[in-house]
Amino acid sequence: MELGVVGKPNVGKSTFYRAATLAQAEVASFPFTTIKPNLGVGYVSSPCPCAKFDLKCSPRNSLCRRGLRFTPVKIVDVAGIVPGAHRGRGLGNQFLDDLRQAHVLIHVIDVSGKTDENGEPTKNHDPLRDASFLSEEIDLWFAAIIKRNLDKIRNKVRQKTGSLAALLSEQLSGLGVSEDSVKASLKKLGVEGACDLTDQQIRKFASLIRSENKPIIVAANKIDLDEGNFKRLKQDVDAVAVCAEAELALREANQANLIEYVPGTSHFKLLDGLSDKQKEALDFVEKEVLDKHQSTGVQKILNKAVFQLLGYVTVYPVENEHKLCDSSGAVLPDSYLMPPNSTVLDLAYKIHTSIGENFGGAIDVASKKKVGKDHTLSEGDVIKIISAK
Ligand SMILES: Nc1nc2c(ncn2[C@@H]2O[C@H](COP(=O)(O)OP(=O)(O)O)[C@@H](O)[C@H]2O)c(=O)[nH]1
Ligand SMILES: [Mg+2]
Repeated sequence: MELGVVGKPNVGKSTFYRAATLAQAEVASFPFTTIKPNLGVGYVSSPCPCAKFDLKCSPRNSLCRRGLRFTPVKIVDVAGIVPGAHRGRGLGNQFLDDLRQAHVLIHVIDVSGKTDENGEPTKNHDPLRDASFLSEEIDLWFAAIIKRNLDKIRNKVRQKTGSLAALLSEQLSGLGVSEDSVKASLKKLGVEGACDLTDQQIRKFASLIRSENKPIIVAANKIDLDEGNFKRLKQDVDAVAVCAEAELALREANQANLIEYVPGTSHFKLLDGLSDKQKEALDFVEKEVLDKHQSTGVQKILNKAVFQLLGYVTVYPVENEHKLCDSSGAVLPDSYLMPPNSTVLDLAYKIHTSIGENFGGAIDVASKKKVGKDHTLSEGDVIKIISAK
């Protein structure tokens, strides 16, 4: 699972990225928080079943803090993009390379309106204009990629040496687009049997493919400087109020043992050793961000991207359905993020190919019922996979 942080220059992408990837503690399977300079590990959070089952858990691939399970996801700090980038303005190719693997895009905008459309400081830019430019820009990128080899594709379809869907998905495979998704979009447009597409059909097709493969959620950042834009923005767009700088400050203070703070929550506890200046800064965060918006919005938007936009669920495989532990006694050791409509068989394969191949049923631990391979997983499921051997 990879999330891309995208937007104009100077809106706070890197601050958001740094805040989101500042680990609370290192997790065994992700020993380094930074994989590449702009690719790091962050977490999405959901209620840990340890509370429901009244157990003390011992997470291995994830973290549990105050009953919230934090499951790792990759986050990429994408190069800045400005309107017109698909025509070669600005860092276009770097941008596209960075977002290839992303499943979902977090579009950071400066809701205060103090960054103009090219990312330069200004006084009165309307951030509502930014909310729409990015999807248009990426849609145009997708359209340009499709057009690049359209002559070849057209000939192959005419000579019946390939289907339109297969050839188009080949063209888009570098962007993580599957043939199924291409087929579904061609069908929606009513052109699945065609051997050619008009310019307008390509635009529409690109848009459908983009919204399915790289859905976008808007982070209205610098909410601490907002003077009413967020309220207007919310009328059009399902945006989340964010103060990336506050989240970064809270996580850094937590890491330095100056406060106790669980990402996504609305409170923190002051510990000893804070200077007056630090106290003042934290007081500002509490009054201007947490009290007004219930959180800094960073954790909220990561969770919303993965659980709402993508519809993923968190599931917990265990080997012992009575003690909810693995063979070494670790309770609820692992959490897995699974795409919507995943089955227990999908989970078995995700754990290990051999577990999938030897699948002999599963137990839904909460209901204590045996379930078959097609049983669909729900958020928070604790599952024991039974081996046929
Ligand atoms: N007031 C305020 N400033 C912020 C916030 N997030 C980032 N900034 C500032 O915005 C500027 C640009 O941030 P940066 O993360 O480098 O932006 P990027 O170019 O989009 O990666 C820096 O001066 C940050 O300190 C925020 O939530 N509130
Ligand atoms: Mg940056």
